Formats: sequence, structure tokens, C-alpha cells
Amino acid sequence: MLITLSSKSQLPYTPSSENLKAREWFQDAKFGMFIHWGVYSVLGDGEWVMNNQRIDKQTYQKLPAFFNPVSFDPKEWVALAKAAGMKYITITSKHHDGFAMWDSKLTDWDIVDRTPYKKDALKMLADECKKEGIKLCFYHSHLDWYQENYFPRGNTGQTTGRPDSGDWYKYLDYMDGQLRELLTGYGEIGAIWFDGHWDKKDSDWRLGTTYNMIHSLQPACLVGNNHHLAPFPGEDFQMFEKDLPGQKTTGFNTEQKVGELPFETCETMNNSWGFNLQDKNYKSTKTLIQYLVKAAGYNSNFLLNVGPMPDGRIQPEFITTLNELGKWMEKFGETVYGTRGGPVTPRSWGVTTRKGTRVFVHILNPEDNNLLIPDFGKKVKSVSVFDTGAKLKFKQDAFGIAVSVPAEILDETDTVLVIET
Ligand code: FHN
Repeated sequence: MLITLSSKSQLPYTPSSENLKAREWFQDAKFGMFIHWGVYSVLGDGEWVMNNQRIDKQTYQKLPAFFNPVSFDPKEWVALAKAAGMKYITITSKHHDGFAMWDSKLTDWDIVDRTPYKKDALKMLADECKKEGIKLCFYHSHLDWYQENYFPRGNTGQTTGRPDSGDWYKYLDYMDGQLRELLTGYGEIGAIWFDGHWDKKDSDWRLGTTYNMIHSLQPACLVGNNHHLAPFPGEDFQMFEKDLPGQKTTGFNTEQKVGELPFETCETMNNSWGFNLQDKNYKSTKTLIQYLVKAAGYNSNFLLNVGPMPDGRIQPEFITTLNELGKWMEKFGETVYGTRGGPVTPRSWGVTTRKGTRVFVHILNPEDNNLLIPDFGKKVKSVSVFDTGAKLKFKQDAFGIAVSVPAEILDETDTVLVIET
């Protein structure tokens, strides 16, 4: 009899103490770099190019020969992440095209066996991250447009020319085997960030087995899954794609429920995840800082994406913005790192974060010279401007705190006040 252990996903999950500690670290870290990089970058048309251009497997297999990222320098990537104020990196180990960006022993559909580059990019990055104290996490696609055993197929990847047969549980064994490689050969892994479950969400994904394996290999490794639903047992954080927790602006997450786990929201710097030559819709530094601050106000991390070019470099437009973000974080990071959201829920004018006895008020969209902050049950000792220390006049009563915010202190991006309680 075939026992799939799928029922394990229904078992209650008790995270280990290492895992709980890692969740705290994660929430304190607040800001990470997302990296979508694979052979698709050669075509400069995003990571969905195989599906979108209806490229069959035979044809797609020509791509790795053009992928020779001789300018890939993990030192530069990690230094850039650090300069931007990011504390972890989440890189695509495998995206939906199934191509492994490490030297997998379970397939030759990988960077070492198929590209002229022949080097294990993930190992190079893992070594540099370790040296520089940046946590490395892997984005890993459940969905696979290349493997024949990914069958019955889901909603996507119908035109990649695979036979109409395959052994689903063999595919899951393969996926678990690849994850085992990543969790045993690349040092401490901060998180596995799953994606693609939505392609066939009613299938038996045997998530319980996979999650148990991850936690037994590395108890502190956080498991997150971008399935756009409520968290499943065995998950350690919940992600929201291009949306703040609870918001439903993208259409992916209409069924998503906000759970109790640490949160993360991810966003692109233009409109693409993988390198897209023609996408010039660059978000401004202000927009991205405000997104980061809002995320913190919603008690969420922010994972900001770059899609490196096929030669291994990150495009200059992204570098400029990331450095600007880093400058802002140097000055205001204290009001973001190590904080938790609230105590006042997000408002039309901005958000609040808190740390110890201090509440940081982030005015992102000034509405009035008198800021009315609803009561949050603490006696206020003082209100001051974060960067200058200047004290502001305020009045506290049963309804809340009214703070006088002179026009001259307003900052276009974020005016940060500190409430001492
Ligand atoms: O299909 C992917 C997409 O390519 C990208 O990886 C994003 C990142 O959140 N997630 C999926 C769509 O939900």
C-alpha cells in the first residue's frame, strides 16, 4: 500500500526552540533582498517566458548554453544588499522552469551540467553570505514546467511538450531530494520560500512530509509558502505577494487569510521579478522606503526583488535606488529594525512601529498640522522628532494624543516622531 504521509500536514506542529528564535531574528531583521535569477534571464523577458512564449522543452534546453554569467560576483551582490540595509537574501534555487541554480546530483538540468559557466552559483553566494553575516534563504518552486513526473499537470506550463503521463509521487520524491541537497550542502539556511502550490492547489503535495524533512535537517530553517491561502501546519511565516498583510489588491490572494505567524511582503523594483530588458517602470526610492515602513507598521518584513542580468550583474538603476534606500536606513533604521507593528493600527496618514517604551510615528502622508493619534493605553512622557530630537507640543486625553507638527519639520518621504511612554 502506498503511504504518502500527506496526512502529516494535518498534524499539529510544534516549532522547536531554535525555530522560535529564528522567527524572532526574522522579525527583527525586517528587510531582505529577493533575487530571481535563472537561464530565463538570457531572454530578458521575465521568469515566466517559457510559459508565456509557449516555448517547448526541446527549444528551452538551448537557453543554458547562452547563460554564462562571467560578471557574477557574489561579493558585489552581498555588499549591495548590506549597503541597502538588508539582512537576508532569498534567491531562486529553482523557479518554475525547473532549472537548478546549484550542482544538483538528481538531474543534469542545472547550472553546472548545462551552462558554459559550470560553477555552482548558490554555493558561491552561500559562502559569501556566511562570511558577511547575511542569512541565505531559498525560493523553491513546487511547480515545475520541465519534469515529466509533474503530472497530472496544473494550470500552467501546458505547452512545454511533455508526455501526458508521469508519476506524481516520484516528482515529490525528486523535489524533496533536491531540498535535501540544499539543506545539507549549503550551510545554515534561513528559510525555504515555496511557490507554485497554487498551480494545482487541490493535489496531494505531501507538505507535511516535506516540512518535517526541512525541520529535521535544520530546525531553525523557517518554512513559508506563497500559496495565497491561510498558513498550513508546519509553516513558520506567512508571505503576501505585492500586498500588505490583509490587503487584496493584486487578485492573487482573494482567498488569503491573515494568520498568526510572522509576516513578509515582497515587491518588485520595476514590474518584473526576473530580468526584463524592456521594463522601465522603476519605482522611486520614496515609494520603496514608504513600502518598507508601511510593512513594518503592519508588523511585516519587506523582501525587495532584483532580477540580475544574464551576465550576473544587477542593473545600475536598481543599484542606485538600493544605495539610496540604504542611506535612509542608516539614519532611520532604528525605527524599523527590531520593531513590531503598532500599537496604533495603520492610518491614512501613516503607520506606527514600537520598540520597548518607544513608539515611532511614521507620517508618510501628512494631512494636518495637528496629528491625532488614537489612544493606545499608555501615558505619554514626550513626543519628539526622531532625527533632531526637537520636542513637540502635545496634549493627551481619553481620546488620544494630539501632536502639533509644524510644517517645517515635514519630510517628503517620512516624518518620524518618537513617543516616549
Ligand atoms: O509565479 C511566481 C512569480 O514568478 C514570482 O516568483 C512571484 C514572487 O512572489 N511568485 C509567483 C506568483 O505568485
